[in-house]
Amino acid sequence: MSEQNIISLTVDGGVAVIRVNSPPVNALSFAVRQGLWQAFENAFADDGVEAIVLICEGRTFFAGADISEFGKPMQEPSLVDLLAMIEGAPKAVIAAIHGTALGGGLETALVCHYRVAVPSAKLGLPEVKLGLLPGAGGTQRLPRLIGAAMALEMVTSGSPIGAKTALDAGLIDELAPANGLREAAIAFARKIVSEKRPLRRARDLPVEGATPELFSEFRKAKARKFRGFAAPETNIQAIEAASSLPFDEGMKLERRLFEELRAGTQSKAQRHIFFAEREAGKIPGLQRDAEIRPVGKVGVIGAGTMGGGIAMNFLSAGIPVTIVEMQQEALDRGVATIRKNYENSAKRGRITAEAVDANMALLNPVLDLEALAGCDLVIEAVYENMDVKRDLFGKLDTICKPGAILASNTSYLDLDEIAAATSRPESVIGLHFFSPANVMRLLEVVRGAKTDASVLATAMKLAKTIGKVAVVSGVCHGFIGNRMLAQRRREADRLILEGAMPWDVDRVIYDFGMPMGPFQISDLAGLDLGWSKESSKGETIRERLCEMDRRGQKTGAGFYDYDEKRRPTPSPLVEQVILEMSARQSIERRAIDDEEILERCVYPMINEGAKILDEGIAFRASDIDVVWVNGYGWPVYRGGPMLYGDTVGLAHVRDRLSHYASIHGADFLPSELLCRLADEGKGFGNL
Ligand code: 3H9
Repeated sequence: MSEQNIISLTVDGGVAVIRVNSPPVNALSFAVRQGLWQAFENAFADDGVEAIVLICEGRTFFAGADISEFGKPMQEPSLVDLLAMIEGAPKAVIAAIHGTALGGGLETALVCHYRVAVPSAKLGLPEVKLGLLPGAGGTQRLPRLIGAAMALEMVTSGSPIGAKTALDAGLIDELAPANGLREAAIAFARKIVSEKRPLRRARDLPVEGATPELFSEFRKAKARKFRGFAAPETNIQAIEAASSLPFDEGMKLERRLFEELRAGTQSKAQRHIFFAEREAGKIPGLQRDAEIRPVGKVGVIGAGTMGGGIAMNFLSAGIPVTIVEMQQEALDRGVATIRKNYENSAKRGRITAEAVDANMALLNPVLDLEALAGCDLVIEAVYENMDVKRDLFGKLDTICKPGAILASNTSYLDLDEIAAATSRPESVIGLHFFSPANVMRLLEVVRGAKTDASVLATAMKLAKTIGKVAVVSGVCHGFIGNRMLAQRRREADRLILEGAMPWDVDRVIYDFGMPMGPFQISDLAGLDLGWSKESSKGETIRERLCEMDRRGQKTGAGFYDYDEKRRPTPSPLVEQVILEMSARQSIERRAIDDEEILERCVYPMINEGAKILDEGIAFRASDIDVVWVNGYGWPVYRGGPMLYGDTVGLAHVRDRLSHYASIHGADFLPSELLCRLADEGKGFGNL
């Protein structure tokens, strides 16, 4: 698009209207900055112009700096220079905001002398989510407008606020009618001129409420949440600087901190995930106009933790759900849990009390599969057993209307085998939710050999509707995520037989940035998953612990001992069991350092990811990263296992895998793809 088309300048009775049209989100790219510079110069020079309105077309006010330019050399004018020019304007500048004024977009609004917004507008500084801090004056101007406390919260959470809250806080000056932003902004501009109001520059205002205690208490309260991340602390320092340094000094500091973060590995990783999540939604070979089947009614089979969580996604999105259980008691329990979850959300202020009732009113609990006849999509979340699933899909095939999509939430089983139990394998798909299904953002969409393009397209669209990040996986045991997880599980189990203790492994994985280590996860999930007393032979540590009734948190003991508040402590008894098992298997225990624990848990996962990629199970390495960040709590600042492999260097990963293969055997043999990329000095990002 040419510059003329991106920026237009019209004059309406003494008010210049600078209009920006740079789809999709009016990011402040070089072309936009250059066009704005020119337009403002023209408006300044025009004696007939008394005030200037800055407004955007399309879905939003500027959604920020153009993130895709971050790795490239800066082209003048910089955003900082452009904003200084606007702030220093000789005439009043009014920002007219709709959609999402984010990052550099809000920073642009902050240099305007006044701000008007429609009620649905959202305003925020989400840079922290990209491992950054606002780098065009946001940390210096925002606290001057809304006070230090609220600014701290906004920059470190990255969450936007609504227009009404922004009005109350003094971030905007007036609410405009939903459909009359341009007119309202022009009228506001005329009022400013006729009342001879001063040009209100944020830079000239004092910062309210910046006490030393505010910062120390904020750091203390958020320490756990910010663990491992570099950007939140840097954001806090910049807000502190706004209150302790003169404006221009604060700007210099903000600039330096921004550049440090931008060049660091954390921000690179977080930006990688931002684009990877959007890329994951694009399916190679799938036409953009692929038919989308309407999904107005959903059926869920199973009202347990998984089924209930899955149902909540649709209810929250306003889609009616029929939920099926076999026993009345289980059904009642499931429905009560859903209600309780919604009520807890309401108590925390996440949804309104009315929304609890509205969501529950969309739920139709039944005991009869026949009630699913009218559903457009049915998702089963029953026991993970092939015979059970095949039997169920056979029944669904006869009950559900033609064209209805039949989905399985299986986490391991062969989807094609399940689909073969129906006369409509083209309408069968895997929708693998992650527990808790109403919270975790990941949805693995499993494409069977015969899954129709329209079914895949419908699933991807639906995932967006219910707020999930969808990643397509082909059929294999465990799909993308669990197949890789199995590698870590195997090594964790071996490491404790060879010399480490569960708490050593968990500490290393936790310090790496994961929310929990593998043994803590086992205790949480229950060690008796798939275990039975009758067949237990005490041959593994897990079997021994189950036999001792140490089945995890629910029994107060597993790999760890738990107190009444479920706080874990290492168990001497478990230590004994492990030592005995090592002796029984004639394994000579040795000291294992943290580096070996990390490499043996993580590098085989990267290797498995390479195989998954090579086999075409995943479309892209970045899809695998999206799976791990959104489904397993991989620290986003490390960008997922594949980017992590690239960051440490694939040649290094290959060499370490070869080293371990020489000691521990074929499980560590580096894959063909990994070796090829390492030989060529490339990373997964080059594919
Ligand atoms: C910043 O501002 C730094 C400054 O402080 C300092 C500078 C010196 N740049 O998400 P969607 C693309 S940092 C480039 O699917 P939605 C996106 O990739 C920035 N591209 O739509 C996608 O492309 P494609 C601070 C961007 O309606 C398309 O737009 N701002 C940018 O679900 C549609 O995006 C942010 O962090 C960008 N800034 O959500 C805001 N933003 O179609 C980041 C989007 O080719 N953006 N794209 O895949 C968002 O949060 C959402 O995109 C938004 C729209 C809410 C705006």
